[in-house]
Amino acid sequence: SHVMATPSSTSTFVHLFEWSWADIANECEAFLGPQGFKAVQISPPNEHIAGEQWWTRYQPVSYELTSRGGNRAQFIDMIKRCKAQGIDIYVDAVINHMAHGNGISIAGKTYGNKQYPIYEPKDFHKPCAIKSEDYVNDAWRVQNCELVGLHDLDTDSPRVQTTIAGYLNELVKLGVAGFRLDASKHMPAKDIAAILKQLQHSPLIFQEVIDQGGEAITADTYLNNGMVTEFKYSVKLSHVFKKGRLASLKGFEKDWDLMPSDKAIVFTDNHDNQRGHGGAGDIVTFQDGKLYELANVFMLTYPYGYPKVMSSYNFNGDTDAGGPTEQVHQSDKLNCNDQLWQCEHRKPYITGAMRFRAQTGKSQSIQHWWDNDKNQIAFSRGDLGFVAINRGSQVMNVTLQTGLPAGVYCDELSRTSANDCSGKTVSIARDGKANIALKPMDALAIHRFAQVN
Ligand code: AAO
Repeated sequence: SHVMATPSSTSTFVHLFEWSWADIANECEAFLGPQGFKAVQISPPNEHIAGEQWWTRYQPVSYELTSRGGNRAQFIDMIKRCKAQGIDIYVDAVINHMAHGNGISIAGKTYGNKQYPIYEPKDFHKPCAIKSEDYVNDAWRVQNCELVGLHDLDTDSPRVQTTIAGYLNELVKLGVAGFRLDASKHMPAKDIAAILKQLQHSPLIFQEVIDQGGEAITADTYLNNGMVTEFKYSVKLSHVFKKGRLASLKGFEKDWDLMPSDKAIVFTDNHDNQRGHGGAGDIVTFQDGKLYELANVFMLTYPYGYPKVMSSYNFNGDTDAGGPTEQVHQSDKLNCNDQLWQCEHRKPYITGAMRFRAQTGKSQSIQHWWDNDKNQIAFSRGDLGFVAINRGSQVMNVTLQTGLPAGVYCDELSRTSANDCSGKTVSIARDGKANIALKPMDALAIHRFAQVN
């Protein structure tokens, strides 16, 4: 049976949303490999409908590896160059449905309704539409009717399952190490299981299931297939940082009714909810500046789930807009700035928190939790690391037990690389205590492997 690869507790991956294959290969070599990221989630690489909107990538017309991201040769080159840097590639697999619309023209050939190079009308469910109340009342309709008019594949049919497995196996053979299974809620878990059983090797699997509670279909029915997106984490963490009290994070793992940590893909925001798609609340995004960085510091320094850092582009309020026409890696410059590609993964506090996770992931225990009952918190990671976050409006200045041996430690967030001590330092006395001083909207993260000797 399908044994799924599982990530280690030291890993972080990044969603390079709408980045081209050439840009991703360059980023693996220029940044992601040297800094120690684990993997990249790429946008759907299969042939999709034409159009400038980002979401045309979620309307497949075939499983040919030609898309806005690049052609097959560029796709293969990206995998090779990223793998050489120790970076895995996770493909966003859109396998629940094909494009909307009656008749698609591909490479000059026009196909009839639900006719595609790889599918024909009998491969699809009857065209009923999912209504929003179905999510609460009618699991059958959610899994057999059309999501926003997209032709719903009959994933129960062995012929369809074999075609999908063929696509995934081709990608695995090319070196793909994992899959995001798009719209998994709209496929019965048993259909996904039947497809995964046909997979060679053991790619990492995570299933997109938006579950805030209260619906007919729940995320836990998918846990036997592999990992699942934990959207409660995104919604609730966003709320705490935007409107709540950080002190309430002390018991979040129990309070939020989350799935088991080793099954959870966690993120502050994703490509849907950062632009109001996928229906969920007031989400923290790159538009929240320093607050967004602090939310990511919490996610990355706290040992719950497998974290995905969102890497976005400025869509100037147009929630349908595709990415910038400028490449990220231009010959003479890097287009990471407020106007174009946001490159959240390159923000020093987020990169530093990823490095802290890599250094402390082996210790899953949280000790010496401290908070001021408002928006200042601190905790240690066993005797490996110590984190403090001040989201408050007052200076934080308090002597705390860090759980670490005496010494002078380099703050991983404010130093410019893993090889210097150019940022803050923290002196810990023989009793493990240190004075922790942070301005408002600041944080620090120290660990055993970054000390001034
Ligand atoms: C585009 C156009 C459409 C057009 C369609 C066909 O926008 O107007 O009809 O083409 O021509 C993306 C875009 C879509 C786009 C689509 C295809 O988001 O706008 O449609 O590509 O081009 C549901 C699914 C979930 C899905 C999410 C967007 O369950 O899987 O909708 N996400 C994935 C991808 C996404 C992609 C697709 C799927 C399709 O990440 O990028 O769509 O491949 C509840 C349910 C959720 C449901 C949401 C939204 O959630 O729990 O399962 O997500 O509703 O329908 C409150 C809200 C409630 C919300 C709940 C939980 O209670 O009231 O709505 O919170 O968050």
